[in-house]
Amino acid sequence: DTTINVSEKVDYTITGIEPGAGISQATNKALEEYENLAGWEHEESSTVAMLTALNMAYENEEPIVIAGWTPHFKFAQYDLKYLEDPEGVYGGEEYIATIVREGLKEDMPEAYTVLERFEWDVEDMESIMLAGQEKDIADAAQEWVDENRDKVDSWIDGVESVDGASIELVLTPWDSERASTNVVRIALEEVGYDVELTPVDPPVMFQAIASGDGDASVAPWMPQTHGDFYSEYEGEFEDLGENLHGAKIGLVVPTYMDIDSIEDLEP
Ligand code: PBE
Repeated sequence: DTTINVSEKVDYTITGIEPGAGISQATNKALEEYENLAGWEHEESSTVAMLTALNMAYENEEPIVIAGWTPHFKFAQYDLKYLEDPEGVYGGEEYIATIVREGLKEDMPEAYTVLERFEWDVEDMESIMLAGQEKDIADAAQEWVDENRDKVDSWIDGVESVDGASIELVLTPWDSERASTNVVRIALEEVGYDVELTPVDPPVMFQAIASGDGDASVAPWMPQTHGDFYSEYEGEFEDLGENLHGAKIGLVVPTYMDIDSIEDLEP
């Protein structure tokens, strides 16, 4: 039975990322919910370590089970598939939301308008993430802005210039959010803002916007990935809706692996 080999070969281990990630929380939940995963381990480390392990396994056509997500360039670099998740632990299609602190609309109507208008596609975000492999992600974001003037203009058109007012954008420490937040930073700078970026773990992001320490975030993954953190502070911030749809999280394997579902992993 090849699936036994696969599970043995990966040492009954899911290669995860940073412990603070929403996807890590979901993976811990998966280990509880799926009886076949009872003896499995969730090895948390970092996104870089996960990508290195994925690259090594892929080069040798060896099995590996990772905590994975979309948008991410790994799907362009490798042939990968999400394992079916019949228990629904990882949720379905996700969106990325924009949230702002209470009172931002009154205090900074120009920034509020830009944040309210900001939206783009999976491909946009992935192209910056991919370019960010070779250069600073801030530079990759600037290049994307230069090549996508029409989109950026549609967010800032008619917005009155401000004279160096400070605004703080809170983000989580992944390339997807470095990409989006840098693009929004550039758009806000074009309007005249002085923009500060503050990377924090997901729960702290909601806390920062709820307390007003931070002004806005374009980084919440909803409804599942950050849903618990969101609920904890719901009503204490303003939700401006989705800025990207078609996101996803789950357990991911190379397509050369002969399994389709989380339930195919052997106890
Ligand atoms: N991620 C990328 C993050 C959010 C963005 C899916 C790794 C997480 O909290 O799981």
